[in-house]
Amino acid sequence: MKTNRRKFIKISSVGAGSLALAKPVLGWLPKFLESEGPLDDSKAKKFPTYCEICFWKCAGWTYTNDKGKIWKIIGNDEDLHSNGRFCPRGTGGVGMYYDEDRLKTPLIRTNRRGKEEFRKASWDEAFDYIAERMKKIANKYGPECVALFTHGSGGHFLGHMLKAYGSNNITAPSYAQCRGPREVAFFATFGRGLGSPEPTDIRDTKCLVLIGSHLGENMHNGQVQEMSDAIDKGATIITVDPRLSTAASKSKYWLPIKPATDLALLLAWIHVIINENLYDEAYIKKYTYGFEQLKEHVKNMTPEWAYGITTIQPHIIRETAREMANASPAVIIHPGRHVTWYGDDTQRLRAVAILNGLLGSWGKRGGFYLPEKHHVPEFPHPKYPTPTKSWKDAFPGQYNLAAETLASGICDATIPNPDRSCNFKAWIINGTNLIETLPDRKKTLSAMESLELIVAIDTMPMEITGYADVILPECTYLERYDDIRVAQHREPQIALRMPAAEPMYESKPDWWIAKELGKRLGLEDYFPYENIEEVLDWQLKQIGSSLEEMQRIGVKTFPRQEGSPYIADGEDYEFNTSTGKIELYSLALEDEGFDPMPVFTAHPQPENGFYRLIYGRAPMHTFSRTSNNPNLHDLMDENSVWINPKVAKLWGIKNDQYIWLKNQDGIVSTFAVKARVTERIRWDSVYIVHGFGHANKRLSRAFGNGASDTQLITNVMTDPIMGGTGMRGNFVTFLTEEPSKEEVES
Ligand SMILES: Nc1nc2c(c(=O)[nH]1)N[C@H]1C(S)=C(S)[C@@H](COP(=O)(O)OP(=O)(O)OC[C@H]3O[C@@H](n4cnc5c(=O)[nH]c(N)nc54)[C@H](O)[C@@H]3O)O[C@H]1N2
Ligand SMILES: Nc1nc2c(c(=O)[nH]1)N[C@H]1C(S)=C(S)[C@@H](COP(=O)(O)OP(=O)(O)OC[C@H]3O[C@@H](n4cnc5c(=O)[nH]c(N)nc54)[C@H](O)[C@@H]3O)O[C@H]1N2
Ligand code: SF4
Ligand SMILES: [Mo]
Repeated sequence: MKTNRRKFIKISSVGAGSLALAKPVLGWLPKFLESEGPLDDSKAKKFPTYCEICFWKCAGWTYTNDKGKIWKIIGNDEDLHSNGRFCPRGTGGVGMYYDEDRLKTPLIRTNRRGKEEFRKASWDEAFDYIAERMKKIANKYGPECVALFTHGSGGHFLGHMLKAYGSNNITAPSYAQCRGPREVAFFATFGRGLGSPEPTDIRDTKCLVLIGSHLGENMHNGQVQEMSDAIDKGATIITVDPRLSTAASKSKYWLPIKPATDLALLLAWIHVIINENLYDEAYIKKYTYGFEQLKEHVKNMTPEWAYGITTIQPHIIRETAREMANASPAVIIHPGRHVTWYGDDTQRLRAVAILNGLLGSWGKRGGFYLPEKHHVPEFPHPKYPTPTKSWKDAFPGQYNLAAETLASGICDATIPNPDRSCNFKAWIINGTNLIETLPDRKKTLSAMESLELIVAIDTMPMEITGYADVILPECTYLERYDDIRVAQHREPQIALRMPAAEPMYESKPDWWIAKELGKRLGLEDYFPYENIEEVLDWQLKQIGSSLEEMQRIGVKTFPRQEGSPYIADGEDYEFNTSTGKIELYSLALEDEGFDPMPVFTAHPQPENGFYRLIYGRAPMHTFSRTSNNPNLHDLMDENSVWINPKVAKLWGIKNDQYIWLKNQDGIVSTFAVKARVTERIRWDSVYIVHGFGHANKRLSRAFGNGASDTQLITNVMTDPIMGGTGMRGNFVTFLTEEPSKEEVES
């Protein structure tokens, strides 16, 4: 479908850009700030920070008012991730600090797990409780049987503590539940993964292809801003999405694909580019490996073949392929970020990488730039003990191409199995709400049942804290120092986070929690410093800066050491693959026994009366972490389920009517969710925003609002190559009457 270009440009100049250029979100203010009237700017103070509301990590300034109260957060103009502009979530981060539901003291469980009964404890008592059990576990099973799940900045300090204790089993959900498949696919093709921020050179692109990547709702700041600029400069946007996403509504082409069939479209595009000779022969010869095999492989994968699978018309497939080729090499087939969809995700992303390889966009202006990050040395510490067991022992011969630990893998390896020398006995969970984050909740709960110790470190009472034996309250990012932000970009840049206020209540930062727990475990040699300022100052001095300088400037940019971020035309360039070339035919995959070139396989489709459950982001929320944030809750307080009007009519469902969803395994959503009847979604799918339907009553604003997608994701399609958890193979039907309690709990 071709969308209206003129209308689209009009939207773009005030659209995506204005989303990124957020005004301070002051919809909600704590009472004392409301009554204080305007702030006396001359008495305001500013403290550098980088945002923790999502993992784009924009650097900015936290302002305090004349009373020393945290007032607002704005972007740092020098910051490459934000260009000085925060997204609505980042600006609304103040609400995380003022949220009255925050965890206030350490808590120790008094009833069975999940019952949510806790008593207040002192930090000493909580640390003693944890250390005693960790020592017992180390003696009885080995320290490797303790795992750390962590998502966020404090993970560095806790990871150090765990490695000193003797375990390397450290994991984040941002790999096997998020970007893992694309890292493996791009590594196999170009010898380099993508990392964060993705090195997409969107600002100079002539053609951006988004395959389920919903920039504009996915508010990854720099990308959204660059996309808006690229649109204004006349770039062609092609969006492939079963839903008319914000990005699709601003695109020249919207391809409303049948879900789960993208690989067929990608192969047909490759077919057109090869068969119509739309590639640069000299480039292919010099830089790629396996072109002839690829040509043979896609020989029959015509647009007509793909039409039958994807429902995208052949002439549209041809036209869009030509658009890409015309823009080449300033073209980006965007790799996406959350790509664990259908279990063959590494292969789908391989097709994306191959297409980029054929079009010569790697290392090219307007394609992918070669990012660089600055090396910041670690504070000296004794050598870590060498672990003798790893999570991988549970999967002999499997997932060899996975470069990071799988969160779902640790979960699986926790479920007792006599064949394993180490089933996990303790989880330390920092900044990840595993109950809402890992698919197949039954499995997560069953794994946790067999644990001897669960520690949750969080800022909020969440689903996961309800299952902990001990809860430790971390202070928010606005009240703490953290690890230095060392991120890749066009130029290497670092950023400092420092507190703008003392931690509220009895909350403490992760660096302190790691050090104090380390001491109780007899690991004080690994923490030879009084406070974090000492560590940061030492690290910064090693690279020619200092804590004092960074407190003043917040971010610092360094000159590149690795030459240009672009590969010059005709330059001799060796890729980090076994052939030194872009591997259109992957030897690494072949060696592991997988298809060296992607093969399309059909995925199950919903039965009559069922619809595919797809999910994504809303611009003003991040996962489940912001739904109780007073500022952001004001902007969106519940999710809704998008249903095509044809389907709604069939079911007699009206717009705004509350309904319940029931999945293919009979799981019914605990809470009702509002119907949004809209042409913007295909008839065979329904869509909800992830992160709602909170079941923890301590979340006074978010409890019971909307439906949780995770609850309904019981079918997981595991990627055989790297173990990613494909989550979009679930189908739901509608209940228009309130289900009985038994039905909900079945
Ligand atoms: N069903 C479903 N599952 C998904 C996804 C999906 O779209 N749908 N998305 C997947 C993706 S892409 C990702 S990256 C993951 C994200 O997974 P998570 O990172 O687990 O996401 P959140 O739900 O935001 O959980 C974050 C937790 O950290 C806490 N927290 C916030 N700030 C701090 C802090 O400063 N310190 C500490 N200690 N805790 C803090 C929050 O209160 C919350 O409990 O989820 C994956 N899982
Ligand atoms: N506001 C906000 N922004 C965020 C986040 C957040 O929580 N809030 N989280 C960040 C994180 S960690 C991540 S990983 C990213 C994730 O964001 P992205 O990587 O951009 O997107 P996905 O979550 O993979 O996909 C969501 C889109 O895929 C479409 N879709 C569903 N099924 C299919 C299909 O079969 N084929 C195609 N082509 N499309 C399909 C959906 O309709 C939806 O528009 O967002 C990041 N940005
Ligand atoms: S994109 Fe928004 S939420 Fe994410 S780090 Fe930047 S300002 Fe914060
Ligand atoms: Mo993610």
